[in-house]
Amino acid sequence: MRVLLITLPNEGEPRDYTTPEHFSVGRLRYIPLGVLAVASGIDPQHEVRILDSASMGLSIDETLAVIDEWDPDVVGMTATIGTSYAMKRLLSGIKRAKKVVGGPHATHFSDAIRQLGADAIFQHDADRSFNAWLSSGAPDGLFRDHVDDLDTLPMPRLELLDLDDYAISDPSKVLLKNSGLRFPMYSSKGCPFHCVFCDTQERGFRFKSPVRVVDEMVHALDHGAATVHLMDDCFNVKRSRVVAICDEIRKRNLSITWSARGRAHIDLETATALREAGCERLHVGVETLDPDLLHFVNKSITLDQMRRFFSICRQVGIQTLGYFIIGFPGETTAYRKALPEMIRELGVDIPFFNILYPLPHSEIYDRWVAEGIFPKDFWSQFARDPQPGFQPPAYAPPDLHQELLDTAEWYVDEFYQP
Ligand code: B12
Ligand code: SF4
Repeated sequence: MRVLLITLPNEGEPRDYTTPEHFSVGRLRYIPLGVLAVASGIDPQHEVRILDSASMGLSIDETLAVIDEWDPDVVGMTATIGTSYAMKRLLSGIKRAKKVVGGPHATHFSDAIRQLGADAIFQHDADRSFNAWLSSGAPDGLFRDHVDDLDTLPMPRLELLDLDDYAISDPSKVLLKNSGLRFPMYSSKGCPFHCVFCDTQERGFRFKSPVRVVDEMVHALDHGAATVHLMDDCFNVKRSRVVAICDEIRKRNLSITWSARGRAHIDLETATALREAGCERLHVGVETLDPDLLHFVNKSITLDQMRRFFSICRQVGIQTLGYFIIGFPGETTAYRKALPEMIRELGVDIPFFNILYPLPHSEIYDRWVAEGIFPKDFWSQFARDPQPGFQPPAYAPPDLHQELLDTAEWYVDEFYQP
């Protein structure tokens, strides 16, 4: 069979007030790990291609034109709530091929996606189940899988992508000022914490062995990676695992620089091991520096632990990127004014600001729908009939909403003036 796996165009995304333009990933192209994982599990008798419409900036019509031209038997797309309008248009615009949807949106809203015209929907892992589905004649329906041992998955078939497309040519245009191929991979899936704003796809914590993680790093280096970024939900949930990965890197004398997404909790020994193993930066969610709000967010971390994290990272020479959210209920204007100074005191190298944006299936969204703060479950309605440029209702009154937008821009000016 001829199989085309695509990321969806960003055209028609909901209006996202959450992230100031400065941090927009618009200029960055991310190797699409989800469809790459699915493609890597497909038997060689099938012909597979990947079309990364999101990274390449293709419109919906341009994507449909590529699909028409190649005329595959199956089109598989990865969907989030953000790309559901593009998904709807493709589901109605694809003429001959079987239409398949996977990704976080498929896990949450399978009925709506079915109504919009998908033939088959895959929830959670599809590294193996998609290939099994092809082999069984590509039947219609809902499929669900969970891979227990991530080490048994095949290496990503990077030859399916033109990796030059993902290299950063002008470091001055990107937040992290790196150049070349910044290679994403994941070493674990899931996060056991319960932050109220987060749509964690998995509450458990599955992880690859240190040997497998480092094998994948080597695979990335062999394909020209300048640096590797571990896009885990929470890389450092288990201290012993982190240290074992560092030991494996050092044992192999691997010359690599890498970074990871995790939580702001570390001890000196682990941080030293990370630095010695080439880890140059950690991205962590701080969210708020107000202790009461930290409790509200359910971050399962204290301010003291965070202070220690940033001080230790400074000490060992690991750069830090801290994610902050403003707009939690009860947050004061005085706190928002004081925040830049508090961030400087904390020693965060790269602060990244967002405005609270209740995602579907996040605890805060469900709570606010139940409490009537949102008069209706607008995300479910949107999922059933996604409209272009949908504006999710703001939970804050208009003057506060405007203040949050202005404050986020002020932070960008404070920290990122040319
Ligand atoms: C990497 C990433 C990104 C990258 C995407 C890069 C890329 N092209 O892949 C970037 C930085 C661009 C990004 C942006 C955003 N992201 Co993001 N991102 C992630 C992250 C951290 C990892 C995803 C990943 O690659 N995982 C590794 C792969 C191997 O796993 P996977 O994607 O789950 O794929 C498996 C299955 O889902 C399935 N599958 C996936 N695709 C397909 C397709 C087919 C055909 C089939 C059969 C199966 C299938 O099989 C795969 C293998 O098992 C997730 C968190 C998470 N854990 O999912 C958030 C996450 C997906 N992002 C999220 C959000 C909210 C956003 C933004 C809106 C943030 C923002 N405000 O800008 C934007 C919007 C993007 C958009 N237009 O949709 C939410 C989505 C919530 C939702 N319900 O839709 C998540 C879940 C984070 C969270 N915890 O809240 N993101
Ligand atoms: S924000 Fe990070 S720590 Fe919190 S639940 Fe989500 S992935 Fe886990």
